[in-house]
Amino acid sequence: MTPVVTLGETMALLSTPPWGRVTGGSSLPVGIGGAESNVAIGLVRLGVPCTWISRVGDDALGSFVTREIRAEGVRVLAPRDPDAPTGLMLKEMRGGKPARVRYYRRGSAASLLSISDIDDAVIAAADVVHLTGITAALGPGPLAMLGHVIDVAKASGTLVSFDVNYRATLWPPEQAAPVLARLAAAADVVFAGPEEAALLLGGEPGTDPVELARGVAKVGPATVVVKLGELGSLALQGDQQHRAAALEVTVVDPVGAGDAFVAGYLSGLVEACPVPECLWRGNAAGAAVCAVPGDWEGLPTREDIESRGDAGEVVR
Ligand code: KDG
Repeated sequence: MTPVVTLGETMALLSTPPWGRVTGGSSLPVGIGGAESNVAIGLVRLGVPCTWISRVGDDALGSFVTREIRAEGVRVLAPRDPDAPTGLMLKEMRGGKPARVRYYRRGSAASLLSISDIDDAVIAAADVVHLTGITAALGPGPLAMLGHVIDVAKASGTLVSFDVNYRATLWPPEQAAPVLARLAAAADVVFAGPEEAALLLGGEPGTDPVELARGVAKVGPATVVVKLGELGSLALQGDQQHRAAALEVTVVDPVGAGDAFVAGYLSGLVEACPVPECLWRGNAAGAAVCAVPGDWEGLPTREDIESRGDAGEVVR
């Protein structure tokens, strides 16, 4: 059993050559991409044991995905499906930087995740279960599974962490908003960017992030954390506002920084750190991932972030 459990789809990730065009003889580096396994790897690197639950195809990419995640010290619970493939995503580069992501995941093994893939004892034994809005978008089975996991967590005293993680290429906002709002209402800790918080509230992007956090808090979660990228991050817990400034970093590849932030924050939460420390760890982890290519390769160790400085200040 591990203090944190997360669940969702991880795909094989191909990247085009730096100039974007795939031509005869192009060699495309293969990696993995999955918001939830990114968080799991980040937590393990920060010293927090984590379990990742999913499904993969009984294929070479499925073996690769599970091997990569297991090699990072994550406990992997991912049955292999002989009838459905492992999902695939293609990161299209332009000028050496990620410009667009395309998914080849319809009908993937993970899109068939269901309640039967959950061992309730694993959820009940954890301090925190981390879920994301991506899983909700995969289909009715994964969405029903999220509801079941939340029910088991609530009955067992396991905290529910939810990252909205809206992916417009998976579902339209009018379909996503009510589903994501219901999941956020059931969570104890909600992570969102400003646009995602506005989506939950049916509000306008550009609204003050503190107002957005207050709006999300009204629907249920005890803690709302807004990821503000280069502007740092903020958390609202009851009437307490907390902010932490972003760390200086030369951004090479921002994809995955949000997951890194969540891993940093949750590493503090499971150690009962004060919110400013959790925010600071999140910002430090997010900065580390931005500094190198890849969604998770730059995830920092505890030593890496402790060499970066003090926790953020509290703003009341
Ligand atoms: O979060 C950064 C990517 O690794 C992640 O978005 C890939 O799970 C993924 C998705 O569905 O986009």
